[in-house]
Amino acid sequence: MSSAVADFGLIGLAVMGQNLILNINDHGFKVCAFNRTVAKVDDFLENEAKGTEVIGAHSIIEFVSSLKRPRKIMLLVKAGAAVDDFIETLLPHLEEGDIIIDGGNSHYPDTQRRYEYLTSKKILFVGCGVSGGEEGARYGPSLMPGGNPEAWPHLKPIFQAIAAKAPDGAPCCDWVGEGGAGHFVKMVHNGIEYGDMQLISEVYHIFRNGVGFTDDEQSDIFAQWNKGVLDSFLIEISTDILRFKDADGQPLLEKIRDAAGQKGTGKWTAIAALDYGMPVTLIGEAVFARCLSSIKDERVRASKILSGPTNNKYTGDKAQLVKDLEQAMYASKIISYAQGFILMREVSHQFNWNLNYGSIALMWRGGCIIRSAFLGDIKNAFDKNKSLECLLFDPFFQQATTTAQSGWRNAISTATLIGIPIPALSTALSFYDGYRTARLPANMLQAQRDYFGAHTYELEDKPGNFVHTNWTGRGGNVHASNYDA
Ligand code: 2AM
Repeated sequence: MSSAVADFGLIGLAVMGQNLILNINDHGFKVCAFNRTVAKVDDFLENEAKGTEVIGAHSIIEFVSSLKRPRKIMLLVKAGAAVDDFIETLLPHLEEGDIIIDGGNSHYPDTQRRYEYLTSKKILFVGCGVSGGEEGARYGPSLMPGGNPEAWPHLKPIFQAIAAKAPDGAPCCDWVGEGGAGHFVKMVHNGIEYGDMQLISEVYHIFRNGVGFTDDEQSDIFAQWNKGVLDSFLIEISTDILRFKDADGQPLLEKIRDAAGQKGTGKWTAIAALDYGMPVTLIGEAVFARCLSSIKDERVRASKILSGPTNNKYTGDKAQLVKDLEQAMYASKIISYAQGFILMREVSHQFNWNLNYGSIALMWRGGCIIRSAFLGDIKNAFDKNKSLECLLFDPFFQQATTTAQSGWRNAISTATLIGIPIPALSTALSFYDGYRTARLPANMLQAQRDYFGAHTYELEDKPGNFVHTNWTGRGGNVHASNYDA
């Protein structure tokens, strides 16, 4: 092939790559496909892509020369070395202003590094979070592109055409921000997904073990909740899961071993929160809850010797508890998203990414696992105030947490009294109570640190002025470098 005919090039013909190509083709753009194992190109053209406008290349040179300029090349290959290898392979054949998009599951520091490297080579690099799985890739993913903003006008018509659409028709794709922002935002999305899933699991635990609702009864409650403030994909699928029967007519859910797996993106979010000193407690608890679940054998041994409260059943008004838990889940979700957004705010600030918060909420409204009606309210909050410090400062969410508060506290007391673990629900309330406290007991921490380690402290009326006290009257001058805490 000698002429540049293709609008878009895609490397990586696993299912995600194939489906994205077919999606782009459906929207009237000509795509050229390439893959490390070249045989897969012909295989794809003869099968899944048969009868479409998709073309294939059998070498990098053929691939690159098939693309119209500026070339738009998406990599959908295994995260890690494969991305760097393809970048190196492509570089000698590209020209200034060509665009490389990494649509894989790269960790954001790698994306930031590649962005800086390719900027130095005058190639426009974009790290794009792709959410929605194989089905999303084929019929409408949520796309979170970030990197070099000069690339965006060239990508926008294609990306917004193929992306999922929110219920009001808006595409679930917009420019996220600079550098590694796209993959960072995708990672936070996955962390929030861990949190939402954990909240639903805790409510299920209370319903099943504390109240004694059957799975069908719970499915009815979730179906009802899905018509209100909790309207979301995860509540919808949980409704189906609770209803699903195995071949013997029993709920399949109850036969599934309670040991959760994880692929690491929740953990990455929690690590980023620790690295940047941001209290993203709900995602952290959601990751640890999976860790606790996975030491199943140890828990089974502990369950035989450790006692809980004598009364482990809820004996109050069931309808009231259902209402309280709906409020508790809603308020906890608000906290979790508020935490996710303050993490994004902090990291964006550190890297100068200029994150576009309203658009992020919009991108998550369709096509991805955390899609929900609630994200429309978050979008509205950022539309009203682009530099909103925290969701909890928005009047809508301030009112929502105030309204939810008594049910939230009741639900948490109930679960605590009957001994059902609620790490996510309860950390959300602790965060809320801490966040709304002007004076926390950290003065005690500072005094202790100064007492044993001479780490110094500030006085309330002289912030910025660090002083040390000789608390015991003994010893000489202790220096902060002697001890660390
Ligand atoms: P393959 O078909 O040649 O294995 C998902 O695994 C995609 O990433 C596939 O297209 C796969 O190519 C590609 N891939 C995985 N590891 C790779 C590597 N080290 N170099 C290039 N492509 C790789």
